[in-house]
Amino acid sequence: MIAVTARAHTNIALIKYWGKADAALMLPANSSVSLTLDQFYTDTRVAFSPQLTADTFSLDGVLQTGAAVAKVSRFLDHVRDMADMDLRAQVQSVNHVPTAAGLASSASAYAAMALAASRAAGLQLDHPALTRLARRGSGSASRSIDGGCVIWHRGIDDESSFAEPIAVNPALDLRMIAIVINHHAKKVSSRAGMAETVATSPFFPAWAQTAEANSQEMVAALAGDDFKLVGELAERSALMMHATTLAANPPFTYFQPGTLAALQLVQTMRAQGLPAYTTIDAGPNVKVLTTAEYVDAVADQLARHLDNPITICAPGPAARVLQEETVDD
Ligand code: 2P0
Repeated sequence: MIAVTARAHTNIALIKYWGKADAALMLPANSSVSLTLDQFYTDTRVAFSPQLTADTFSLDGVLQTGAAVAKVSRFLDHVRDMADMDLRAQVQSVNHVPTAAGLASSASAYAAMALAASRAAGLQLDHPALTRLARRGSGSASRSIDGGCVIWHRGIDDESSFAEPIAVNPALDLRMIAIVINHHAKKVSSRAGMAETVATSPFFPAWAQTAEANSQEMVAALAGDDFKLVGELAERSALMMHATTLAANPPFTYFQPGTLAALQLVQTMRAQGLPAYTTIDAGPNVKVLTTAEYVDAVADQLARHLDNPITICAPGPAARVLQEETVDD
């Protein structure tokens, strides 16, 4: 048997995925567009073995139990089905992402696992098939198979719901600054939050329709050289997504006071001439989209006015295999 270690970088959506059309197949209600980041990634090693009687999963060196292992096991079932085999696996992940802090750790986690597990099972999946497999682990993981900017096509079935890279005008030279407002695990997971929104928020149908159109607009904007257009679309998509949760029943929000403080600071910076726009995921942390030309000036202002740690990111690479080892059966 071979053990395969793969690395995948996290991605931040510029047009958000928020809500499923089909939870079993992990089909989203709308297409989404993202930027893969260079600074945050997950390394995952997968080894199938006839000696194992159950799947095992360790995260950052800590052996996991219960629901965490069951989720990985269900994902591996897809790989076993595709490879037509029934071996159990040892899965070891190391996260270079603040886990569950709204920095999309499940995206890099399941993208790395999809690549490592499929190769370890002897599969040579083509690119769309690999993004579809990652999608089964976590929707946003489909977008972490590729580097740079990526679109995840909503699709209407398993075959048509896949991700692919999109052309970005080099003149845009995008950068993203991650601001950690709170590193503690969030109370409402993305999965639970989006399910509640779909079920109870009257804003949801309007969201899904607008987000689908915005994804196509973002693809066009990324091909152009108007950063303002890209930034405005991204900030608006995030705020529209968060508006759906405020209208859910019961209502909820991922915002914390520090989230709004960062948002308002960026709006003030923009009024003073700095091209910077915010995006916020299913957590309190804020990411600031800007360009290479202005990233130092934006980071300087953030450091001056906020006490929160920041990380400056550039577009990151596609998922890749780091190592293949032959191991004893
Ligand atoms: C996104 N998020 O587009 C959106 C914006 C969070 C807010 O994708 O249930 O962990 O595993 O498909 O991918 C987070 O949701 O959810 C997410 P599942 P996932 O990045």
